[in-house]
Amino acid sequence: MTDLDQQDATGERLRGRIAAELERTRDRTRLLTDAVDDGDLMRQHSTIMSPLVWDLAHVGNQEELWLVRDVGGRPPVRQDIDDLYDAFKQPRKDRPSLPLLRPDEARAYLHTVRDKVFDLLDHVRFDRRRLVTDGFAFGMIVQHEQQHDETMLATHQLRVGPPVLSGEPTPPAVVPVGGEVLVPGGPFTMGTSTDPWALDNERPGHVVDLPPYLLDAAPVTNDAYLAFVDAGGYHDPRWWSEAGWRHRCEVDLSAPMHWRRDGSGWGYLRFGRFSPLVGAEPVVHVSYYEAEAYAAWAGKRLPTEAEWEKAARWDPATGRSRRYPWGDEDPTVERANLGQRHLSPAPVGAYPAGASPLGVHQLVGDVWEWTSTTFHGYPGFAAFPYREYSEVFFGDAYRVLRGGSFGTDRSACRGTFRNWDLPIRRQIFAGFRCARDVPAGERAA
Ligand code: AVJ
Ligand code: FE
Repeated sequence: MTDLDQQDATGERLRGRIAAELERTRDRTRLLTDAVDDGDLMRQHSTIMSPLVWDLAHVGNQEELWLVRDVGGRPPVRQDIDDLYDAFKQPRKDRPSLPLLRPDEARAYLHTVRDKVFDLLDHVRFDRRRLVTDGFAFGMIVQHEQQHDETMLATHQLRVGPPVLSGEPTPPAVVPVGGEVLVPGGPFTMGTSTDPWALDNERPGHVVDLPPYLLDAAPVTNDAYLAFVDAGGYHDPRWWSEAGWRHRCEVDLSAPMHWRRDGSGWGYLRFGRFSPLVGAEPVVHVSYYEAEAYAAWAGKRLPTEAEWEKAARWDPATGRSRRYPWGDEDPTVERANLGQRHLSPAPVGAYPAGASPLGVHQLVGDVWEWTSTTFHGYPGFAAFPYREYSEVFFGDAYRVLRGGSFGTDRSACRGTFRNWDLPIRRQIFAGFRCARDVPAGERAA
């Protein structure tokens, strides 16, 4: 084979992979938006969420902007609607009153855009511009649609009405997991300069040196969190930060979102179905402030973002940072609870094949994990390809979440992937695990 043939073969493989990812992602978008009627698509189910039909057309509009117009250099399909679907021009609360595309118009629009994308995918050269190198722009658009799919899943969770989504039962716990894991001190590589579809905020790779720390082997479970609730944790300002306590009082928090009293115990309302609380599942739908209060009550703290990533990537055998806790291979159903296959987190101990070499479980999948770190660019950060994905959110207002949830697709989740949200938010599928400094006495030994 000549070099040119080799290049063609690589290009063909990449084209095939991109096409499969685009189709797989569109199937999920369709599932989420075909599940409800037009009224439910156009209604705003919460003032912090968009009408589902806005997410739908916005996904198509981003695909048009980046793939049809920029990568393909083709004429616009619907330039007239760009402003309507610009998240920065339209505050969420105003979105339901905009002259949005109706559901059938939005579906037709997505179809038209996708047709053009498949056409240009046949001809595109992957070696001409940085935007398209290794198919990056296509990967970015796949991840964008998947991120909005997770947002739409959160909207479904907020929607009032009979269940319309279904998932497979979660796997049972098969190994006992508990306690803490000691992560030795020393340097590791955080972020990446080489992962082809990594987004700008994951770059560049850089060395971070950490002192040793203890990290919970699993996310905090409903049982553990319930002990905090039962101990009066929501009524004791000692455990809360000043801002956290102020918020807790303002909105009168007393338990995770979607928990309901069930006789003498608790249950939760999940995608329209009520079920008793499962004690061994990671707690979900808690804000950063609640996570922070629980950790203080437990005599611990939240991990920093670097501590989370070292536990998820650092291989003690080689010192190398890998893509996932289990290695560099892609996630599978045995390794992680991702992709909306199940409509809840799975019990702690259900994914031994996904554990890290040090024995940290369920870092990827199940629940996003709050870290104590505010969202900033890494040293040497450069916005690419647009400032509005990450850079405009840098600052101390947001906290970083890591690891992905049961509603996160594998394309939008890896050891370097960074999510962020305001510390008061709990509509996202967020939980946490705790960390602790190694006590001075234990360090010498
Ligand atoms: C990375 C999940 C915080 O949903 O606001 C979607 C992803 N950016 N469209 C968000 C995103 C632009 C973003 N998060
Ligand atoms: Fe978006």
